[in-house]
Amino acid sequence: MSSVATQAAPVAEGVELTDGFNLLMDALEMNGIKNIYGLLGIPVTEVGRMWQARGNNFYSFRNEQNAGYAASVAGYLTKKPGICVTVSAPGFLNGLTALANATTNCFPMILISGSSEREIVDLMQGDYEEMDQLNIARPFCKASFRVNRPEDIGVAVIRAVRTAVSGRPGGVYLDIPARLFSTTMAALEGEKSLWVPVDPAPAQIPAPSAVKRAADLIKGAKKPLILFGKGAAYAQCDADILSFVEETGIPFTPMSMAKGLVSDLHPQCAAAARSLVLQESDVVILVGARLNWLLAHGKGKTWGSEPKKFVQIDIQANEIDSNVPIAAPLVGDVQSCINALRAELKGFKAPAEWLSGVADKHSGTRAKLAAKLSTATPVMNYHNSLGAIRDVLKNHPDTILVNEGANALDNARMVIDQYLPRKRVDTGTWGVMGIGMGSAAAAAVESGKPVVAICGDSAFGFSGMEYETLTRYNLPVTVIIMNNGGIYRGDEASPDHQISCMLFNPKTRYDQFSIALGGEGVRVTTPEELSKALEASIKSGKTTIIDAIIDPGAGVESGRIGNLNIVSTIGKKKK
Ligand code: ADP
Ligand code: TZD
Ligand code: MG
Repeated sequence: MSSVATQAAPVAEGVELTDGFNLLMDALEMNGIKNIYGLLGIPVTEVGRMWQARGNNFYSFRNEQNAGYAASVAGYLTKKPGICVTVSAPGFLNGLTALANATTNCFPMILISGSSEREIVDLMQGDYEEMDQLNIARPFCKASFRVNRPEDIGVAVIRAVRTAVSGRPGGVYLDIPARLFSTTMAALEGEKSLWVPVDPAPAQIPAPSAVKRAADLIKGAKKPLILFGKGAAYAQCDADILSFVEETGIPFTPMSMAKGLVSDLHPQCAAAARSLVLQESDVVILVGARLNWLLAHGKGKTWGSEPKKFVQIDIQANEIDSNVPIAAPLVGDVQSCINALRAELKGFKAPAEWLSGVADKHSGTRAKLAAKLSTATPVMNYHNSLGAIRDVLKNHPDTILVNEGANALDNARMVIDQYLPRKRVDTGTWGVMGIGMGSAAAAAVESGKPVVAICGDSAFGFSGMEYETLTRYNLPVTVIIMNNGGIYRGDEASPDHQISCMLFNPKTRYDQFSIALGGEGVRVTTPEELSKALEASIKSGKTTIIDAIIDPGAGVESGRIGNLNIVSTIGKKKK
């Protein structure tokens, strides 16, 4: 790294100058960015100071991975790229995990990392934190750009923004060699190199023939089903989506993060009749949802024996036919596609007996679940603890729920209703642990609303130190740790002379951890205590950990995806 300031081109004496730092910030501001998430050090420290001095917000994290998760969630919630700034090599690599996760989840995010000078990296001469970041980032994101001249910073930021938000959203890497930050040029010339991009995420209109094909298929359906994914939630066309559902009378079921896009209490919600509708439907309308592992790749017993035809709405043309044949692809943005379909389907209503059968199954399953939620047990289990949380959150429908863990995730998704769009952020497409604290930070910052994070004790550990970031910024986040003392369960027998590889220290006091880091902390052992503590923490707006003691024997291996777990058919061999 070189700290010597250079000048891009000779400038006459007395001419006002700008530099890479200022141009980068001007460009970000012109692209509508206000919040940056990151972790500072050589060579980007000044980015944070100068960004704050301009009246913007810099959220400083304890590990770049969490700053990156925050940026990606900011991107998901706002439809603008979330920005994460890191130092070189190790900081960049920490951030890269989050960038890859953003790309996998179709969240727009830009990772900006300082880097060593090309001439040293390219000859592998061993610079401070040297790494060929530009190339390493490539397979993990939509595009990887490097900017070498101050006059190119504006265009680089615009290319990064357009790439992140247009088409299928995703991650972009922007590499800024250290020296460029301090390289100067004439301020007037610098100003001319910046512009505000027109329509960075243009609507993508589906072809009329594709709309007609899809509408014809739907009109002929006896048992149609709408399946919403997080792409539909991301699209922010909530009113159009609701009209589509209500005009057609088709039952719908949401993927995890699409819960609440149309309220879980809507009479057409079939979430609790998921198995039935997946198996028995004849035409499935996928709206911003991929037929990946979360939907059993569109085949097998999950989907039953009823022959199935798919309509798939997606902005990414090559998502179509990724797993099974798609009878009616509808390539375009969700809003354009939904509204085109609505126009073509005017007057159409799904058969009422199908909807009423689905509704019966849905309410029957919910009634059975409700009984479990209010059943007292000597030690709290996932059902009665989450039942208590559900009842509190019912009175705070605009709370954003962040959720990670295995049993802590799967049961919360099932038990806790969502009433409004984009109020659930979870482990996403990869099922990644550690998104908790970064996501909670961004959810609080971007929405200005209270956040409740329900985390398994293992999941929390991945980003636990970031809790200090939450208390430092005084964010209204309640973290409920489902403390069962381990991964999946806390009662696994330990082998001789060792502690089971699935267990944590049972003496761990997450409530005291919170107090040590400047927050509020309370330990609860009953659903009543949990309700009271949660209600109080949401009302107070204070950053709080509720350490909820859960029966160590309550969980199951791998939560609800135990079917994906691999076990030895031979079993344990002792040395
Ligand atoms: P889920 O996990 O909820 O099933 P996925 O992440 O698998 O959702 O799928 C989201 C899909 O939504 C992706 O295929 C992506 O291309 C698509 N998508 C994202 N934004 C839009 C949009 N505005 N319009 C149409 N499709 C979109
Ligand atoms: N590492 C990462 C980054 N993501 C993962 N998903 C895992 C490891 C594996 N894993 C799961 O899939 S769930 C889980 C791990 C470690 C933790 C489950 O334990 P928990 O939740 O305490 O968070 P429950 O309530 O005890 O099941
Ligand atoms: Mg656990």
